[in-house]
Amino acid sequence: MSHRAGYIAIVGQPNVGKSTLLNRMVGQKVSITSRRPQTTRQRLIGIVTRPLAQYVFVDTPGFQTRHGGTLNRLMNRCVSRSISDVDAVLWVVAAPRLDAADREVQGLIGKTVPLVVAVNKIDAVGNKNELLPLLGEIHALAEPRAIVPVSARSGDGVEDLLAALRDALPERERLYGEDEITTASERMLAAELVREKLFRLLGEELPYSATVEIEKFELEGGLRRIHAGILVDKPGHKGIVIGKGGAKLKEISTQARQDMEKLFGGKVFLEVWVKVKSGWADDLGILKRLGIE
Ligand SMILES: Nc1nc2c(ncn2[C@@H]2O[C@H](COP(=O)(O)OP(=O)(O)OP(=O)(O)O)[C@@H](O)[C@H]2O)c(=O)[nH]1
Ligand SMILES: [Mg+2]
Repeated sequence: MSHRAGYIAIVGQPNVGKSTLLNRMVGQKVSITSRRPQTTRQRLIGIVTRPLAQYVFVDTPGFQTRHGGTLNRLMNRCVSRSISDVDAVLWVVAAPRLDAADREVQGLIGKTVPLVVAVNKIDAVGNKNELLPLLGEIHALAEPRAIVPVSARSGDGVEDLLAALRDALPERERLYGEDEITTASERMLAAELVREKLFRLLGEELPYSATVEIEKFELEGGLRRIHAGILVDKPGHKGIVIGKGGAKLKEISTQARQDMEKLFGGKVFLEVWVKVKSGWADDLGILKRLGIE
């Protein structure tokens, strides 16, 4: 069999498990995930290398049509661009049924790029026969190359998904080294891991506008010394992030550090501050600096 390789955009509405699925395929947390919709804010590359194929996945923000605003506009543009220059699209939907937002995403993908559909979260479906109408509907609507039921959480079906995606890729040599799992810098990954803990540990209390900036990233032998600033909109939000006696902030920084050590494969010294910065979500200057354009 010949070697295949190519770019695959992972698209779908918010919260269907796109990033969880990417991490499951890569075998490392390269993309952050949480229960809240719109966790992913910018494109992120995750690479899977197998003897006969290399998959270069482009994780994207959930396509979102309900809210206006600069951040959402930029995130949607990022998804559209991702679809236009890839070899295949992986459309992710969550079992057990499609809703209006899923159908809207399908309309945006169109039928020009080879399409594979992952029906995710099948671990939450008791009787697998319940999936049959969904599979039929997807088939009629999108005419994909393949529809693969998966659970990003348990790993069920993920090898079948990779096999189906291989068929959708062109014959081509590897595009990246076999050890590479992402093109994102450690600096960006560090910021994202802190943001993940904010999303996970603060839940609904956390305003969407909170973000993270890495102020210092130094490598001393095997030790990474990282200073991260959490930017919030209002003084009131600062207290929420810090928590009683600093407990929340401590938890955020401990969990982020543990994930960084796992991902970077070395010891990390992490300090996290909280700062008030108003109106950043509509400030194009800051968005540019954070790499969201
Ligand atoms: N039960 C179940 N939950 C899952 C599965 N995959 C993801 N989830 C959960 O779904 C939620 C959203 O997962 P994400 O991977 O962040 O979803 P996403 O599509 O990347 O979301 P955005 O980046 O916000 O668009 C998280 O709470 C995940 O734990 C799955 O296979 N089964
Ligand atoms: Mg995501």
